[in-house]
Amino acid sequence: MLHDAAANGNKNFLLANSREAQILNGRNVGQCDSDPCLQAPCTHGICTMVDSFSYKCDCFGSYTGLNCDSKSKKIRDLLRGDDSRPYNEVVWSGGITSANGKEGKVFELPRFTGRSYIQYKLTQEVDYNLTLDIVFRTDQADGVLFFGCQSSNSLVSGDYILLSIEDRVPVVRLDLGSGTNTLRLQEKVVMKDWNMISLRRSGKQISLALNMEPAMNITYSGEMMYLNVDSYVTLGAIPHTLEHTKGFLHSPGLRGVIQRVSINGDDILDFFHSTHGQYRVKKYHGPPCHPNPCGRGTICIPLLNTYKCDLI
Ligand SMILES: [Ca+2]
Repeated sequence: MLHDAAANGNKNFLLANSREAQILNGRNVGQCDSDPCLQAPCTHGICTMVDSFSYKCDCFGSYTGLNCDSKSKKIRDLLRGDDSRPYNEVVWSGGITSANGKEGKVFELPRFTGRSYIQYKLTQEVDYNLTLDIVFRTDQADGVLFFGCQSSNSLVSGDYILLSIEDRVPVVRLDLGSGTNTLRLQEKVVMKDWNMISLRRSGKQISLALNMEPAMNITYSGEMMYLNVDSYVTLGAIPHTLEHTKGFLHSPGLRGVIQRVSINGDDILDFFHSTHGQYRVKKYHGPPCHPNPCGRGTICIPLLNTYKCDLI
């Protein structure tokens, strides 16, 4: 990992951490283990190494700042419990005491078993612009992650958006009113490990990316450009009342866990308290926040395989 190294023809002068080494000349030379992302600098986002010395953070939801550590008021309120609910009713799945005797708080994560789903009321308009990030793990090659539709009388009666995994490949199906368009990635999700899918839509432009790989884009082919969906969306499966329409029977529900969802800058962290409705959703007990590594007065925020202990 030597970038633009000028080593005067003698690589021995570039031994990392060697007191004896004499660096005669160099430029942008980093140690082989100097990936700046190893320090997990992005508090609420995904780190991508630019080079040995620099990184960039893609922030979740409404977090901002170089290290995604500036919280929107909404998230601050949620973490503090000011979110119009009494403090002790908010998140608290309880102080989960970890093996080392520390006691911090956690947001409990939903585990889906194939037919289970959880519903959220949208707080943002998604008709023209949609920014969706989902961190999840799956135990099967197929499963629904996100679904929104226009429904009436237990039928999908109009537009819909469906993000799912099909044979390990992320696929988005979108009907804005002129028929279904499909965008299918080539990259495959890593089974039984955390993955992140990023979906962006602006009018007819749709892009999809997996695990920060380059995005794939399509332009919706019909005349319509607005996504008209009900005021709530579903995670984990298509509700069984709707699955008989539009061929959705071929879209099995997720068997896995959703760790993080943000929709147009609105971060869903507190899954079990934000719900509009749910069906057979279990609670996930596993890493990275269980057993809870965070101490008293902090909350464990999972971030793929790592975590941050945030002050409450
Ligand atoms: Ca429409």
